[in-house]
Amino acid sequence: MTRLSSQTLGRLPASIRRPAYDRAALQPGIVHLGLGAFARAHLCEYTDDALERDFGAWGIVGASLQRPDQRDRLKPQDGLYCFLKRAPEGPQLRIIGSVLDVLVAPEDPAALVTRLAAAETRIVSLTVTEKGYCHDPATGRLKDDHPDILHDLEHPDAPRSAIGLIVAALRIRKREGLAPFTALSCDNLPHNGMVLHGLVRDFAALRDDALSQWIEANGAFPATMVDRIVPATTEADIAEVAGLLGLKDAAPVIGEPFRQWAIEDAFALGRPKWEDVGAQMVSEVAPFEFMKLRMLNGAHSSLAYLGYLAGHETVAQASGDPILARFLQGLWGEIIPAVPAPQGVDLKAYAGDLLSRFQNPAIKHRTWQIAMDGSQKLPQRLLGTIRDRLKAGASIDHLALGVAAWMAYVAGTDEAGAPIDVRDPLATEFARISAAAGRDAGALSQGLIGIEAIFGADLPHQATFTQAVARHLESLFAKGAKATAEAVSA
Ligand code: CS2
Repeated sequence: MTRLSSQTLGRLPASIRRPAYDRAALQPGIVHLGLGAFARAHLCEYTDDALERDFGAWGIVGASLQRPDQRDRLKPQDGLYCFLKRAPEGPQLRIIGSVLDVLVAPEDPAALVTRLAAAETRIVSLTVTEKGYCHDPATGRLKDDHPDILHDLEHPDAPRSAIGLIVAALRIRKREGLAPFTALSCDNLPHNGMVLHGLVRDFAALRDDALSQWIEANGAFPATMVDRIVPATTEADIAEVAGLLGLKDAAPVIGEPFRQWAIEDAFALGRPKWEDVGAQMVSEVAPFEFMKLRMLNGAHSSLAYLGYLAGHETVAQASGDPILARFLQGLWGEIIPAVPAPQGVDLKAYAGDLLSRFQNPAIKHRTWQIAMDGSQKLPQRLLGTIRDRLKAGASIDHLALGVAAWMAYVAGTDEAGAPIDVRDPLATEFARISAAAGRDAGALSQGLIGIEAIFGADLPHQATFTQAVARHLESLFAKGAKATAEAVSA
């Protein structure tokens, strides 16, 4: 089948939306680190929309930090790909044109550093996932013993980590008298702009105080909140898109119609007019971030672990299970009082919208995918809320079950006795603790809560928390996820 490309774009059915600007004239202005499915269904679509309304030098050069797959799929397509929105009323297709090129950091880190340092690069955005920051999730501080950080200290001109790449490029820009680009974290981290700023500043200070001070004085690290449910693309999706386009697209992205982007408007060298296409430029991102990280992502992770253990492959199936749907209501009942609502937002209505999004039968978002990297996600998704609820003397029963379900999951065996493919930077540590504890819920919960990088130094000493988690874990082992969730919500 003929491949989607600049040459074949004109063959598409007229009904399929495509870039409505002169793509041949598009110049790069943004480098995006971590060009995964989410970025291509979110930032890249917003930017396509902004280019259509107000054309400018805001083309995106994507960079993969791990593997060449994305580049190998997109390069033959001149960066073009299909975004298939799966709405309950049926699919909507559009071709996204904002991605001009894709670099592969491990193949040629110097080329990526050069691109980052180039004068025309005015924004460096990131979706490198929580684990891509080489930080301690409990504190947000740089892990200076992280293998990638140790590598980048030894090889400052050929960095592996996003932090190392950014600092290497800023060093060149400072030397050449160029202003720093704006570094725009678009990851699900609390205070993501401030966290990225601290990591970049602290990494620079390990080798070059003057550079660190220059970054401190001149850098721009605005915070953002990003939201769109984007499941991993499957072979079936690729086949379906080819049938709909009449052209082969090796790199389609699948997502829901909903999207949201709250951005702190603090850019050093300008930006696309994203606000003209639905983004919210705000002075304070924190209320949006608390709302989203705690209510959406906290529910997502709890549902992913309980749902997987209950035998549900997707979020739609899990949230469609009456027992787990009732659990979600109880969980949101504990979270909402710990969320300062953004102005004009009704958090109960927001929870109702979340349930509808979760239950979208057209979106096949695997519980296993969301369950990944829980060590990097739990602190901002559940543990911060638990701390606030404990301080207020309020119940944490549903929240504690979310944590207990994570423990049962990372113990590595499902309710049918089959092994669970646990993906997490700390998976080896989990396996060691689980092997020592066996099915002793008290020992297992105590061992996992003792991981300070996740639970900090305080929660292991909060008896209300540790006892609730141990009790739920005991029930999960004895009665299973559904019976335990039913009992909590009774
Ligand atoms: C999900 C998020 O994989 C996960 O951890 O909870 O990717 C979620 O789909 C997005 O944050 C939704 O905006």
